[in-house]
Amino acid sequence: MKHSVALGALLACLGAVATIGCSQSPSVAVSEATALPAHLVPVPQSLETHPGELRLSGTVNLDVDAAAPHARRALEEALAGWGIAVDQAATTRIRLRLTDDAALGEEGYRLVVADDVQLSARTDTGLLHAVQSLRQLLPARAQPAYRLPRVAVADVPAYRWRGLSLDVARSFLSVGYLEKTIDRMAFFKLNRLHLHLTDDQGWRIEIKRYPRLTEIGGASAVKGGRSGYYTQDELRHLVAYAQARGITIVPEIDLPGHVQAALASYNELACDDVENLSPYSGLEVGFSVLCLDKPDVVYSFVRNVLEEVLAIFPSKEIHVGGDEIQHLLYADFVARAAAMVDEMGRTAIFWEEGSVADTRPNVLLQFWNDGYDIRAAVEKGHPLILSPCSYFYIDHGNYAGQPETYDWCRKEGVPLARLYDFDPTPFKTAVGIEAALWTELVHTDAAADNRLWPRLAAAAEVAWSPAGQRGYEGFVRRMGALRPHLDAMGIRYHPEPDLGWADAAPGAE
Ligand code: TNX
Repeated sequence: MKHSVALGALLACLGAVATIGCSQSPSVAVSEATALPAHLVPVPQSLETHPGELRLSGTVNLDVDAAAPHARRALEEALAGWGIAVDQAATTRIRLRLTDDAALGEEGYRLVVADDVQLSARTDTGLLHAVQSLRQLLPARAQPAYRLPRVAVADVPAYRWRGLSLDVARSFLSVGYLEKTIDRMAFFKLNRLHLHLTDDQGWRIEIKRYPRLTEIGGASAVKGGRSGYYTQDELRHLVAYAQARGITIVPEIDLPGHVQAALASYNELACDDVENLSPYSGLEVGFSVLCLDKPDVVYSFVRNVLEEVLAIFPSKEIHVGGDEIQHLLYADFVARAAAMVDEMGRTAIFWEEGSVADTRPNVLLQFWNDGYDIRAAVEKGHPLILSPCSYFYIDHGNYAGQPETYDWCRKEGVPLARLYDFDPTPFKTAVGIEAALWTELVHTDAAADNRLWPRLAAAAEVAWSPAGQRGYEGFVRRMGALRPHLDAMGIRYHPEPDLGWADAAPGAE
Protein backbone atom coordinates (compact mmCIF):
# COMPACT_ATOMS: atom_id res chain seq x y z
CA MET A 1 0.00 0.00 0.00
CA LYS A 2 2.76 2.36 0.94
CA HIS A 3 4.30 1.64 -2.42
CA SER A 4 1.24 2.90 -4.23
CA VAL A 5 1.57 6.26 -2.50
CA ALA A 6 5.26 6.45 -3.27
CA LEU A 7 4.67 5.47 -6.86
CA GLY A 8 1.83 7.92 -7.19
CA ALA A 9 4.06 10.61 -5.78
CA LEU A 10 6.75 9.77 -8.24
CA LEU A 11 4.33 9.84 -11.16
CA ALA A 12 2.84 13.12 -9.94
CA CYS A 13 6.36 14.44 -9.70
CA LEU A 14 7.31 13.32 -13.19
CA GLY A 15 4.15 14.87 -14.54
CA ALA A 16 4.42 17.98 -12.40
CA VAL A 17 3.97 21.18 -14.31
CA ALA A 18 2.85 24.06 -12.17
CA THR A 19 3.15 21.98 -9.07
CA ILE A 20 5.81 21.27 -6.53
CA GLY A 21 9.27 20.72 -7.91
CA CYS A 22 10.86 17.31 -7.77
CA SER A 23 13.87 18.23 -5.69
CA GLN A 24 12.93 15.70 -3.06
CA SER A 25 12.48 12.89 -5.54
CA PRO A 26 12.99 10.12 -6.25
CA SER A 27 10.56 8.94 -3.63
CA VAL A 28 12.02 6.35 -1.37
CA ALA A 29 10.01 3.16 -1.33
CA VAL A 30 10.24 1.66 2.11
CA SER A 31 9.10 -1.69 3.42
CA GLU A 32 6.19 -1.86 5.84
CA ALA A 33 8.44 -3.39 8.45
CA THR A 34 10.71 -0.41 8.84
CA ALA A 35 8.45 2.61 8.44
CA LEU A 36 5.58 3.75 10.61
CA PRO A 37 2.41 4.35 8.62
CA ALA A 38 1.56 7.91 7.67
CA HIS A 39 -2.20 8.23 7.22
CA LEU A 40 -3.11 11.57 5.72
CA VAL A 41 -6.46 12.78 4.41
CA PRO A 42 -6.40 14.43 1.94
CA VAL A 43 -3.58 12.35 0.51
CA PRO A 44 -0.66 14.68 -0.17
CA GLN A 45 0.86 15.35 -3.53
CA SER A 46 4.11 13.74 -2.49
CA LEU A 47 4.92 11.61 0.55
CA GLU A 48 8.15 9.82 1.32
CA THR A 49 8.40 7.60 4.35
CA HIS A 50 11.79 6.74 5.79
CA PRO A 51 12.81 4.02 8.19
CA GLY A 52 12.80 4.74 11.87
CA GLU A 53 10.83 7.16 13.95
CA LEU A 54 11.13 10.34 15.96
CA ARG A 55 10.15 9.99 19.58
CA LEU A 56 8.43 12.87 21.25
CA SER A 57 7.69 13.15 24.90
CA GLY A 58 7.30 15.69 27.63
CA THR A 59 8.68 18.83 26.07
CA VAL A 60 9.60 20.32 22.71
CA ASN A 61 11.47 23.38 21.67
CA LEU A 62 9.36 25.64 19.42
CA ASP A 63 10.85 27.91 16.82
CA VAL A 64 8.15 29.85 14.98
CA ASP A 65 8.32 32.66 12.44
CA ALA A 66 6.69 35.75 13.89
CA ALA A 67 4.56 36.16 10.77
CA ALA A 68 2.68 32.90 11.31
CA PRO A 69 0.40 33.63 14.28
CA HIS A 70 -2.44 31.36 13.18
CA ALA A 71 -0.20 28.35 12.62
CA ARG A 72 1.49 29.00 15.96
CA ARG A 73 -1.86 29.03 17.75
CA ALA A 74 -2.94 25.81 16.00
CA LEU A 75 0.33 24.09 16.90
CA GLU A 76 0.27 25.26 20.52
CA GLU A 77 -3.31 24.07 20.87
CA ALA A 78 -2.38 20.66 19.42
CA LEU A 79 0.66 20.35 21.70
CA ALA A 80 -1.46 21.21 24.73
CA GLY A 81 -3.92 18.49 23.69
CA TRP A 82 -1.08 15.95 23.61
CA GLY A 83 0.22 17.17 26.95
CA ILE A 84 3.51 18.26 25.39
CA ALA A 85 4.96 21.36 26.99
CA VAL A 86 7.00 23.97 25.20
CA ASP A 87 10.45 24.40 26.69
CA GLN A 88 13.20 26.18 24.81
CA ALA A 89 15.76 23.92 26.50
CA ALA A 90 14.18 20.75 25.08
CA THR A 91 16.30 18.79 22.62
CA THR A 92 13.56 18.02 20.09
CA ARG A 93 12.69 21.02 18.00
CA ILE A 94 9.57 21.86 16.00
CA ARG A 95 10.26 24.58 13.50
CA LEU A 96 7.60 26.61 11.62
CA ARG A 97 9.19 28.63 8.89
CA LEU A 98 8.00 30.92 6.10
CA THR A 99 9.93 30.36 2.90
CA ASP A 100 9.66 31.95 -0.52
CA ASP A 101 9.39 28.69 -2.39
CA ALA A 102 7.10 29.73 -5.28
CA ALA A 103 6.11 26.13 -6.02
CA LEU A 104 4.13 26.07 -2.78
CA GLY A 105 1.66 28.74 -3.89
CA GLU A 106 -0.71 30.27 -1.36
CA GLU A 107 -1.59 27.10 0.49
CA GLY A 108 1.14 24.54 -0.11
CA TYR A 109 3.56 23.34 2.56
CA ARG A 110 6.39 20.98 3.33
CA LEU A 111 6.61 18.82 6.41
CA VAL A 112 9.78 16.97 7.23
CA VAL A 113 10.16 14.70 10.23
CA ALA A 114 13.79 13.70 10.73
CA ASP A 115 15.78 14.37 13.90
CA ASP A 116 13.48 17.30 14.42
CA VAL A 117 10.24 18.47 12.82
CA GLN A 118 10.28 21.15 10.13
CA LEU A 119 7.17 22.76 8.71
CA SER A 120 7.56 25.30 5.95
CA ALA A 121 5.26 27.27 3.65
CA ARG A 122 4.97 30.62 1.92
CA THR A 123 2.03 31.72 4.06
CA ASP A 124 0.54 31.35 7.49
CA THR A 125 -2.29 29.40 5.80
CA GLY A 126 0.18 26.95 4.26
CA LEU A 127 1.72 26.43 7.69
CA LEU A 128 -1.75 25.85 9.14
CA HIS A 129 -2.19 23.01 6.66
CA ALA A 130 1.21 21.63 7.67
CA VAL A 131 0.13 21.65 11.32
CA GLN A 132 -3.02 19.72 10.37
CA SER A 133 -0.89 17.09 8.65
CA LEU A 134 1.29 16.85 11.75
CA ARG A 135 -1.86 16.39 13.86
CA GLN A 136 -2.91 13.52 11.61
CA LEU A 137 0.48 11.80 12.04
CA LEU A 138 0.08 11.80 15.81
CA PRO A 139 -2.56 10.15 17.99
CA ALA A 140 -5.80 11.96 18.71
CA ARG A 141 -5.43 11.83 22.48
CA ALA A 142 -2.67 12.37 25.01
CA GLN A 143 -0.25 9.49 25.64
CA PRO A 144 2.92 9.11 27.70
CA ALA A 145 5.13 9.21 24.58
CA TYR A 146 4.72 9.61 20.86
CA ARG A 147 6.33 7.96 17.84
CA LEU A 148 6.31 10.07 14.72
CA PRO A 149 6.98 8.44 11.36
CA ARG A 150 9.95 9.92 9.53
CA VAL A 151 8.42 11.54 6.49
CA ALA A 152 8.97 14.17 3.88
CA VAL A 153 5.67 15.62 2.68
CA ALA A 154 5.46 18.17 -0.12
CA ASP A 155 1.93 19.22 -0.76
CA VAL A 156 -0.20 21.74 -2.67
CA PRO A 157 -3.95 21.65 -3.29
CA ALA A 158 -5.29 20.73 -6.71
CA TYR A 159 -8.11 23.29 -6.31
CA ARG A 160 -8.25 26.62 -4.54
CA TRP A 161 -11.93 26.24 -3.55
CA ARG A 162 -12.67 23.39 -1.17
CA GLY A 163 -15.96 24.13 0.41
CA LEU A 164 -19.02 23.31 2.37
CA SER A 165 -22.32 25.08 1.89
CA LEU A 166 -24.49 25.07 4.99
CA ASP A 167 -28.16 26.01 4.79
CA VAL A 168 -28.75 27.86 8.06
CA ALA A 169 -31.94 29.42 6.67
CA ARG A 170 -34.31 26.44 6.61
CA SER A 171 -33.09 25.34 10.03
CA PHE A 172 -30.78 27.46 12.12
CA LEU A 173 -27.36 26.26 13.32
CA SER A 174 -25.82 27.89 16.39
CA VAL A 175 -22.57 29.85 16.45
CA GLY A 176 -21.12 27.07 18.63
CA TYR A 177 -21.97 24.43 16.04
CA LEU A 178 -20.45 26.53 13.27
CA GLU A 179 -17.24 26.91 15.28
CA LYS A 180 -17.01 23.16 15.73
CA THR A 181 -17.66 22.63 12.04
CA ILE A 182 -14.93 25.13 11.15
CA ASP A 183 -12.43 23.25 13.38
CA ARG A 184 -13.36 19.96 11.75
CA MET A 185 -13.18 21.38 8.24
CA ALA A 186 -9.72 22.80 8.97
CA PHE A 187 -8.52 19.33 10.02
CA PHE A 188 -9.19 18.21 6.42
CA LYS A 189 -7.84 21.41 4.83
CA LEU A 190 -11.22 22.64 3.59
CA ASN A 191 -11.13 26.38 3.09
CA ARG A 192 -14.57 27.80 2.22
CA LEU A 193 -17.66 27.86 4.42
CA HIS A 194 -20.58 29.12 2.35
CA LEU A 195 -23.48 30.17 4.57
CA HIS A 196 -26.88 30.13 2.89
CA LEU A 197 -28.18 32.89 5.17
CA THR A 198 -31.59 33.61 3.71
CA ASP A 199 -34.40 31.63 2.17
CA ASP A 200 -38.19 31.40 2.22
CA GLN A 201 -38.27 29.85 5.68
CA GLY A 202 -35.92 32.24 7.48
CA TRP A 203 -33.65 35.31 7.35
CA ARG A 204 -30.61 34.72 9.56
CA ILE A 205 -28.38 37.80 9.29
CA GLU A 206 -28.97 41.02 11.21
CA ILE A 207 -29.31 43.97 8.82
CA LYS A 208 -29.39 47.17 10.82
CA ARG A 209 -31.35 49.19 8.25
CA TYR A 210 -34.06 46.55 8.10
CA PRO A 211 -34.59 45.26 11.65
CA ARG A 212 -37.80 43.41 10.80
CA LEU A 213 -35.80 41.00 8.60
CA THR A 214 -34.62 39.28 11.75
CA GLU A 215 -37.53 40.22 14.07
CA ILE A 216 -39.98 38.56 11.72
CA GLY A 217 -37.84 36.66 9.20
CA GLY A 218 -35.52 35.32 11.91
CA ALA A 219 -38.39 33.93 13.93
CA SER A 220 -39.55 31.37 11.37
CA ALA A 221 -38.02 28.08 10.23
CA VAL A 222 -38.95 25.04 8.23
CA LYS A 223 -41.48 22.84 9.98
CA GLY A 224 -39.69 21.02 12.81
CA GLY A 225 -36.52 23.09 12.36
CA ARG A 226 -34.89 25.72 14.51
CA SER A 227 -35.30 29.48 14.08
CA GLY A 228 -32.89 32.24 15.08
CA TYR A 229 -30.42 34.64 13.56
CA TYR A 230 -26.84 35.85 13.89
CA THR A 231 -26.07 39.37 15.05
CA GLN A 232 -23.45 41.25 13.06
CA ASP A 233 -21.07 40.93 16.01
CA GLU A 234 -21.52 37.16 16.05
CA LEU A 235 -20.82 36.99 12.34
CA ARG A 236 -17.69 39.14 12.69
CA HIS A 237 -16.54 36.78 15.42
CA LEU A 238 -17.17 33.78 13.14
CA VAL A 239 -15.31 35.43 10.26
CA ALA A 240 -12.25 35.92 12.49
CA TYR A 241 -12.56 32.45 14.00
CA ALA A 242 -12.64 30.91 10.53
CA GLN A 243 -9.83 33.13 9.22
CA ALA A 244 -7.56 31.97 12.05
CA ARG A 245 -8.16 28.43 10.79
CA GLY A 246 -7.53 29.11 7.12
CA ILE A 247 -11.21 29.30 6.18
CA THR A 248 -13.07 32.08 4.36
CA ILE A 249 -16.75 32.46 5.10
CA VAL A 250 -18.72 33.16 1.94
CA PRO A 251 -22.13 34.70 2.66
CA GLU A 252 -25.14 34.04 0.46
CA ILE A 253 -28.13 36.32 0.29
CA ASP A 254 -30.44 34.36 -2.01
CA LEU A 255 -32.12 36.74 -4.49
CA PRO A 256 -34.40 37.45 -6.27
CA GLY A 257 -36.33 34.26 -5.40
CA HIS A 258 -36.43 32.26 -2.15
CA VAL A 259 -37.40 35.47 -0.35
CA GLN A 260 -40.65 34.76 1.49
CA ALA A 261 -39.03 35.60 4.86
CA ALA A 262 -38.02 39.03 3.48
CA LEU A 263 -41.46 39.62 1.95
CA ALA A 264 -43.16 38.72 5.23
CA SER A 265 -40.88 41.24 6.99
CA TYR A 266 -41.18 44.08 4.46
CA ASN A 267 -44.34 43.63 2.39
CA GLU A 268 -43.42 46.45 0.01
CA LEU A 269 -40.73 44.18 -1.52
CA ALA A 270 -43.55 42.08 -2.99
CA CYS A 271 -45.72 43.05 -5.96
CA ASP A 272 -49.05 44.55 -5.04
CA ASP A 273 -51.05 41.55 -6.20
CA VAL A 274 -49.23 39.08 -3.97
CA GLU A 275 -51.67 37.78 -1.40
CA ASN A 276 -49.69 35.55 0.89
CA LEU A 277 -47.20 37.60 2.86
CA SER A 278 -46.99 35.40 5.93
CA PRO A 279 -43.92 33.61 7.25
CA TYR A 280 -43.48 30.22 5.62
CA SER A 281 -42.46 26.84 7.00
CA GLY A 282 -43.18 24.46 4.12
CA LEU A 283 -40.87 22.53 1.79
CA GLU A 284 -41.92 23.84 -1.62
CA VAL A 285 -39.49 26.07 -3.49
CA GLY A 286 -39.70 28.58 -6.31
CA PHE A 287 -42.85 30.54 -5.41
CA SER A 288 -41.58 33.82 -3.94
CA VAL A 289 -39.82 36.67 -5.73
CA LEU A 290 -38.87 40.28 -5.10
CA CYS A 291 -41.08 42.58 -7.14
CA LEU A 292 -38.74 43.20 -10.06
CA ASP A 293 -41.35 45.54 -11.56
CA LYS A 294 -40.55 47.98 -8.73
CA PRO A 295 -36.83 48.52 -9.43
CA ASP A 296 -36.54 51.57 -7.19
CA VAL A 297 -37.75 49.66 -4.18
CA VAL A 298 -35.97 46.41 -4.98
CA TYR A 299 -32.53 47.66 -6.02
CA SER A 300 -32.18 50.08 -3.15
CA PHE A 301 -33.02 47.19 -0.81
CA VAL A 302 -30.47 44.96 -2.51
CA ARG A 303 -27.78 47.64 -2.37
CA ASN A 304 -28.42 48.49 1.28
CA VAL A 305 -28.39 44.85 2.33
CA LEU A 306 -25.24 44.06 0.35
CA GLU A 307 -23.43 47.07 1.82
CA GLU A 308 -23.96 45.71 5.32
CA VAL A 309 -23.10 42.15 4.26
CA LEU A 310 -19.83 43.26 2.63
CA ALA A 311 -18.86 45.24 5.71
CA ILE A 312 -19.02 42.02 7.75
CA PHE A 313 -17.51 39.52 5.31
CA PRO A 314 -14.11 40.26 3.72
CA SER A 315 -14.54 37.39 1.24
CA LYS A 316 -13.62 38.42 -2.30
CA GLU A 317 -16.56 36.36 -3.56
CA ILE A 318 -20.13 37.04 -2.44
CA HIS A 319 -23.02 34.71 -3.30
CA VAL A 320 -26.21 36.31 -4.53
CA GLY A 321 -28.21 33.12 -5.10
CA GLY A 322 -30.29 33.32 -8.25
CA ASP A 323 -31.66 29.78 -8.14
CA GLU A 324 -35.02 28.35 -9.11
CA ILE A 325 -36.86 31.36 -10.35
CA GLN A 326 -38.89 31.89 -13.49
CA HIS A 327 -39.34 35.58 -14.24
CA LEU A 328 -39.14 37.75 -17.32
CA LEU A 329 -36.76 40.11 -15.55
CA TYR A 330 -34.61 37.38 -13.99
CA ALA A 331 -31.60 37.76 -16.30
CA ASP A 332 -31.76 41.52 -15.92
CA PHE A 333 -31.70 41.13 -12.13
CA VAL A 334 -28.65 38.87 -12.24
CA ALA A 335 -26.76 41.27 -14.52
CA ARG A 336 -27.59 44.25 -12.31
CA ALA A 337 -26.74 42.47 -9.07
CA ALA A 338 -23.44 41.20 -10.52
CA ALA A 339 -22.51 44.71 -11.65
CA MET A 340 -23.42 46.07 -8.22
CA VAL A 341 -21.16 43.55 -6.48
CA ASP A 342 -18.39 44.39 -8.97
CA GLU A 343 -18.73 48.10 -8.24
CA MET A 344 -18.42 47.33 -4.56
CA GLY A 345 -15.05 45.73 -5.26
CA ARG A 346 -16.08 42.09 -4.96
CA THR A 347 -17.10 39.28 -7.31
CA ALA A 348 -20.56 37.76 -7.45
CA ILE A 349 -21.37 34.07 -7.35
CA PHE A 350 -24.71 32.79 -8.68
CA TRP A 351 -26.20 29.35 -8.87
CA GLU A 352 -25.88 27.91 -12.40
CA GLU A 353 -29.14 29.49 -13.64
CA GLY A 354 -27.37 32.85 -13.49
CA SER A 355 -25.47 31.79 -16.62
CA VAL A 356 -28.39 33.04 -18.76
CA ALA A 357 -27.57 36.63 -17.82
CA ASP A 358 -25.20 38.95 -19.58
CA THR A 359 -22.50 39.34 -16.95
CA ARG A 360 -18.75 39.78 -17.04
CA PRO A 361 -16.99 36.43 -17.19
CA ASN A 362 -15.44 37.01 -13.78
CA VAL A 363 -18.77 36.01 -12.19
CA LEU A 364 -18.56 32.56 -10.59
CA LEU A 365 -21.28 30.01 -11.24
CA GLN A 366 -22.16 27.19 -8.89
CA PHE A 367 -23.06 24.09 -10.89
CA TRP A 368 -25.68 22.00 -9.05
CA ASN A 369 -27.93 20.07 -11.46
CA ASP A 370 -25.87 17.27 -13.02
CA GLY A 371 -27.69 17.67 -16.32
CA TYR A 372 -27.53 21.45 -16.60
CA ASP A 373 -25.84 22.59 -19.79
CA ILE A 374 -23.05 24.79 -18.50
CA ARG A 375 -20.87 24.57 -21.63
CA ALA A 376 -21.57 28.06 -22.97
CA ALA A 377 -20.69 29.60 -19.61
CA VAL A 378 -17.44 27.64 -19.54
CA GLU A 379 -16.70 28.83 -23.08
CA LYS A 380 -17.20 32.38 -21.87
CA GLY A 381 -14.66 31.69 -19.14
CA HIS A 382 -16.89 31.72 -16.05
CA PRO A 383 -15.17 30.00 -13.14
CA LEU A 384 -17.21 27.10 -11.76
CA ILE A 385 -17.78 25.85 -8.25
CA LEU A 386 -18.73 22.21 -8.65
CA SER A 387 -21.65 20.94 -6.55
CA PRO A 388 -23.41 18.45 -8.85
CA CYS A 389 -26.26 17.18 -6.69
CA SER A 390 -25.82 13.48 -7.41
CA TYR A 391 -22.35 13.68 -5.83
CA PHE A 392 -22.34 16.60 -3.42
CA TYR A 393 -25.89 17.14 -2.09
CA ILE A 394 -25.35 15.59 1.28
CA ASP A 395 -28.88 16.28 2.40
CA HIS A 396 -29.29 13.10 0.34
CA GLY A 397 -28.82 9.81 2.15
CA ASN A 398 -25.57 8.22 3.21
CA TYR A 399 -27.36 5.17 1.85
CA ALA A 400 -30.51 4.54 -0.18
CA GLY A 401 -33.63 5.17 1.83
CA GLN A 402 -31.96 6.79 4.85
CA PRO A 403 -34.78 8.39 6.84
CA GLU A 404 -35.04 12.19 6.78
CA THR A 405 -33.06 12.62 3.60
CA TYR A 406 -33.99 13.85 0.15
CA ASP A 407 -33.60 11.68 -2.93
CA TRP A 408 -34.93 13.94 -5.67
CA CYS A 409 -31.53 14.11 -7.34
CA ARG A 410 -30.48 10.49 -6.84
CA LYS A 411 -32.75 7.72 -5.63
CA GLU A 412 -29.84 5.72 -4.21
CA GLY A 413 -28.66 8.67 -2.11
CA VAL A 414 -25.06 9.88 -2.15
CA PRO A 415 -22.96 7.21 -0.43
CA LEU A 416 -19.35 7.91 0.51
CA ALA A 417 -17.94 5.91 -2.39
CA ARG A 418 -20.13 7.77 -4.88
CA LEU A 419 -18.99 11.16 -3.67
CA TYR A 420 -15.37 10.04 -3.68
CA ASP A 421 -15.70 8.95 -7.29
CA PHE A 422 -16.32 12.43 -8.65
CA ASP A 423 -13.89 13.54 -11.34
CA PRO A 424 -13.64 17.33 -11.58
CA THR A 425 -11.09 17.32 -14.39
CA PRO A 426 -13.50 17.66 -17.37
CA PHE A 427 -14.66 21.04 -16.02
CA LYS A 428 -11.96 23.24 -17.44
CA THR A 429 -12.82 26.41 -15.52
CA ALA A 430 -13.49 24.73 -12.18
CA VAL A 431 -12.03 26.52 -9.17
CA GLY A 432 -13.05 23.67 -6.93
CA ILE A 433 -15.74 21.73 -5.18
CA GLU A 434 -18.42 22.42 -2.63
CA ALA A 435 -20.59 19.91 -0.78
CA ALA A 436 -24.01 21.25 0.18
CA LEU A 437 -26.04 20.49 3.27
CA TRP A 438 -29.61 21.72 2.84
CA THR A 439 -31.59 21.58 6.05
CA GLU A 440 -35.24 21.12 5.19
CA LEU A 441 -34.92 17.69 6.83
CA VAL A 442 -31.92 18.31 9.10
CA HIS A 443 -33.09 19.84 12.35
CA THR A 444 -30.47 18.93 14.96
CA ASP A 445 -26.69 19.13 15.31
CA ALA A 446 -26.53 15.33 15.51
CA ALA A 447 -28.37 15.00 12.20
CA ALA A 448 -26.05 17.58 10.63
CA ASP A 449 -22.98 15.65 11.87
CA ASN A 450 -24.42 12.45 10.45
CA ARG A 451 -24.90 13.97 7.00
CA LEU A 452 -21.55 15.80 6.98
CA TRP A 453 -19.17 13.09 8.20
CA PRO A 454 -17.37 11.19 6.86
CA ARG A 455 -18.56 12.44 3.46
CA LEU A 456 -16.99 15.85 3.89
CA ALA A 457 -13.56 14.24 4.30
CA ALA A 458 -14.05 12.58 0.90
CA ALA A 459 -15.01 15.94 -0.62
CA ALA A 460 -11.85 17.42 0.90
CA GLU A 461 -9.71 14.75 -0.75
CA VAL A 462 -11.41 15.12 -4.14
CA ALA A 463 -10.72 18.87 -4.01
CA TRP A 464 -7.20 18.78 -2.61
CA SER A 465 -5.49 15.71 -4.04
CA PRO A 466 -4.52 15.29 -7.68
CA ALA A 467 -6.76 12.78 -9.46
CA GLY A 468 -3.88 10.40 -10.22
CA GLN A 469 -2.86 10.32 -6.59
CA ARG A 470 -6.03 9.21 -4.89
CA GLY A 471 -8.08 6.04 -4.80
CA TYR A 472 -11.00 4.84 -2.70
CA GLU A 473 -9.16 1.87 -1.24
CA GLY A 474 -6.39 4.08 0.10
CA PHE A 475 -8.89 6.65 1.31
CA VAL A 476 -10.77 3.98 3.24
CA ARG A 477 -7.57 2.79 4.90
CA ARG A 478 -6.33 6.25 5.79
CA MET A 479 -9.73 7.49 6.91
CA GLY A 480 -10.21 4.38 9.00
CA ALA A 481 -6.99 5.23 10.82
CA LEU A 482 -8.22 8.75 11.54
CA ARG A 483 -11.38 7.60 13.29
CA PRO A 484 -10.00 8.33 16.78
CA HIS A 485 -9.48 11.92 15.67
CA LEU A 486 -13.12 12.22 14.64
CA ASP A 487 -14.11 10.73 17.99
CA ALA A 488 -11.85 13.15 19.84
CA MET A 489 -13.50 16.03 17.98
CA GLY A 490 -16.88 14.77 19.18
CA ILE A 491 -18.21 14.14 15.68
CA ARG A 492 -21.38 12.05 15.57
CA TYR A 493 -20.59 10.62 12.17
CA HIS A 494 -22.63 8.21 10.09
CA PRO A 495 -21.63 4.62 11.02
CA GLU A 496 -20.24 4.07 7.54
CA PRO A 497 -19.87 0.35 6.75
CA ASP A 498 -17.23 0.96 4.04
CA LEU A 499 -14.95 2.31 6.77
CA GLY A 500 -15.79 -0.48 9.19
CA TRP A 501 -17.56 2.01 11.42
CA ALA A 502 -20.87 0.18 11.55
CA ASP A 503 -20.32 -0.45 15.25
CA ALA A 504 -20.60 3.27 16.01
CA ALA A 505 -23.65 4.50 17.83
CA PRO A 506 -26.01 5.39 15.01
CA GLY A 507 -26.12 9.11 14.40
CA ALA A 508 -29.42 10.91 14.25
CA GLU A 509 -31.40 9.82 11.25
C1 TNX B 1 -32.40 22.60 -4.40
S1 TNX B 1 -29.70 23.80 -4.87
C2 TNX B 1 -32.24 23.89 -3.91
C3 TNX B 1 -32.45 24.15 -2.49
C4 TNX B 1 -33.03 22.95 -1.77
C5 TNX B 1 -32.32 21.70 -2.23
C6 TNX B 1 -32.76 20.46 -1.52
C7 TNX B 1 -30.49 24.99 -5.02
C8 TNX B 1 -29.77 26.05 -5.63
N1 TNX B 1 -31.76 24.95 -4.63
O1 TNX B 1 -33.30 25.26 -2.33
O2 TNX B 1 -32.85 23.15 -0.42
O3 TNX B 1 -32.52 21.53 -3.61
O4 TNX B 1 -32.00 19.36 -1.86
